[in-house]
Amino acid sequence: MYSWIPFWPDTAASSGHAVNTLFAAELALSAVIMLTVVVMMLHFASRYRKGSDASRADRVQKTWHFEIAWTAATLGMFLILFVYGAQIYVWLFRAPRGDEEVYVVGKQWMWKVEHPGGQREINAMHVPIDKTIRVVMASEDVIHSFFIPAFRLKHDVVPGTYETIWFKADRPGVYRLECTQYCGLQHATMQGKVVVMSGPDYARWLTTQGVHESMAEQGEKLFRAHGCSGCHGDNSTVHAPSLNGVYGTFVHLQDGSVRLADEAYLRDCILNPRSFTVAGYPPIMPDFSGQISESDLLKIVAYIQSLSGKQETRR
Ligand code: HEC
Ligand SMILES: [Cu+2]
Repeated sequence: MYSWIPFWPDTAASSGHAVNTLFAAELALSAVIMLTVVVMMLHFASRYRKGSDASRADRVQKTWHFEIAWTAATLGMFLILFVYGAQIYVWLFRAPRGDEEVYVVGKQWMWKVEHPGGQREINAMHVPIDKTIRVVMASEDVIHSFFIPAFRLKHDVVPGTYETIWFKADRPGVYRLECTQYCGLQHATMQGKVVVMSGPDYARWLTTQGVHESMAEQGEKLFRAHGCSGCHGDNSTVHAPSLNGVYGTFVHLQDGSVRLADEAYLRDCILNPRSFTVAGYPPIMPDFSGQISESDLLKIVAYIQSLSGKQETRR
């Protein structure tokens, strides 16, 4: 829509269009205000220049009515922009349940991408067009920032937590992926590409990656290897909650609070179990921090998700 404007960057996702419109609205409103001020300034400067014979009689003293009215009017206009922008922000950064999920781990200095079916890529992310893609991001070391300019989408990837974003690409093509948070010597090389493909092309791409195990299947093995199944397994004698169906539900905690069991919650349960306890259970869950890598953790999380049948396993 705005592509006729010179230097206008590529737009290829619903988020991109929303941000474009916001930007255009801001630009237009700022232009109107700036033009008004400049035109009036030039007009008065010329009209009352030294030596002009314009009448200087009945000069108006400063009036508070005028002062307040014009300050309030500008404030009002910019507040409208603020509300409009905040609305887009909330929409942009509250990830809905996706048609597809992709897992991203930032690491000095690369983006590791993994698909639920077990397909892995480095510095590349293949996604289908017109589908809501939910991206769960983690960092193995320092703060990175995941930026796809054509989607106008940028989000910090902070160590110690999951950040979840989403997008819906609407134009096939190859788009840039960048890290925009200075993250060490090779920061500038931390780049990649996002490949938006048609549904059938994407399905074909998935099958040509030569994988044998989905993320959930690998997660199930890790779940056993780390001894989780000893307590959480179906025939365990330990009083631990069953993880079947927990993903996506609201969990009641000992302290009376309630948390949505999303990826970030599952991560906290595993790496930070001392900070809270599920209501009705003894606080005996061991702390696994430092023992499981970010990519293994994502697989365990994918496995727990798959127990809810909310994420089919794809090959
Ligand atoms: C010694 C037994 C034990 C082991 C081993 C164990 N857990 Fe737990 N886990 C518990 C108990 C007890 C709770 C509930 C109390 C709490 O929240 O601390 C729990 C809670 C959880 C929860 C929150 C469940 C809910 O209903 O909200 C998750 C998720 C979880 N564990 C995952 C894991 C994973 C993954 C592993 C392996 C890496 C693991 N646990 C290993 C005993 C264990
Ligand atoms: Cu980085």
